[in-house]
Amino acid sequence: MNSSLPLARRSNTLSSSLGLGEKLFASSSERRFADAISEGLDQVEAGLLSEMSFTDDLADVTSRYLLEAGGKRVRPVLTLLTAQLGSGNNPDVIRAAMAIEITHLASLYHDDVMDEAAMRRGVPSAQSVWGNSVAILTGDLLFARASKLVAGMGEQVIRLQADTFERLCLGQLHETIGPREGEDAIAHYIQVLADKTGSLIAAAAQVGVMLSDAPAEYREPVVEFGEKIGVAFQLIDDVIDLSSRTDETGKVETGKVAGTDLRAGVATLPLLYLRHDAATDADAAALLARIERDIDPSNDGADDSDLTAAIAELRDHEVTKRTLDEAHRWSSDAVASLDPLPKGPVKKALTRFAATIVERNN
Ligand code: GRG
Repeated sequence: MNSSLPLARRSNTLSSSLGLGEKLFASSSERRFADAISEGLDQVEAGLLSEMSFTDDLADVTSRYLLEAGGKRVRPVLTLLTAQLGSGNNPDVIRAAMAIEITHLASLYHDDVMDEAAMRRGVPSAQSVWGNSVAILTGDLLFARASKLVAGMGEQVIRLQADTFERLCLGQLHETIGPREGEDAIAHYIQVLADKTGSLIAAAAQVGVMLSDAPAEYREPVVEFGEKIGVAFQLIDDVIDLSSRTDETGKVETGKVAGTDLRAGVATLPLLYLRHDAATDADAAALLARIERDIDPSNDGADDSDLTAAIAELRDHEVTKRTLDEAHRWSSDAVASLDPLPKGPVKKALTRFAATIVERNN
């Protein structure tokens, strides 16, 4: 995101990048709805800048570093969308959308330390600029700020934030330790995705309903939508990971070579499918052996060109197509969860949002 853009333009760029552009909303009532999202995003953006300032001069810089670097604001957009099922934007809805984005940001600081990620939101990760301790503490400071924001919103919202935080941590923990003996590796992986990504997206959707006094029967459908679209989102990431990421000029972004997750030892769904198939398919077993040999950290002499070639083969392999199909299935199921919602712009936008998630390629 270009932070030099005026807020209104930035929000509009965001809305269209999430599939909520002009063409989707043709009638005047739909345009009012789109304007409410756009105006809400401006308020969230301005609120984030002021809530994420610290009197400590180092914290003041490190805490807004990733905020100002970019990001799609997927979660605040969801809160604003579901709030339109009730009374629309109000100060609590805006504050909750901010708290959710700040929690997301906090988790990114910690995640990059754990993954030793070089880049985040197109800039060097915080720990590669300031070191692990400063990055971890910045995440903690942001989590404290998010907690302060929800402190006045009542027990239900405070509990939702705590439960979500717990799931984020458990998802990350389970990803770190991997499946336990006898546990199905694929089911374990999907649960990790639901916990580390679906939970916060679902919470974002849920607070919009809760704080706009929308009918309570809409809560469950939007939670289910958020959980499922979160899994779809991560499965698409697994597919995207197999291609190098390029910037606007077509140059490969630093730290975004093909197979970044695989190289870091993350067992994404294409690799899990390959492991499963390797038991009965010799070609799958041979490809798996090449990948596992070359990503083995003890194999210092690994030939990177062979790993690059093996990753390209994995990208073109049937297991990657299956991962893509699985992502589409989660996205369709997410949309099916919206059945109880009334016909109208919110349902239309959420449906479009789900399609955008699975159509994205970066
Ligand atoms: C301190 C809150 C906190 C949590 C600690 C590290 C951790 C526990 C959990 C990890 C959660 C995590 C980082 C999950 C990945 C979520 C994800 C899909 C990130 C990318 O989201 P996008 O694409 O990113 O929405 P942008 O940059 O667009 O916001």
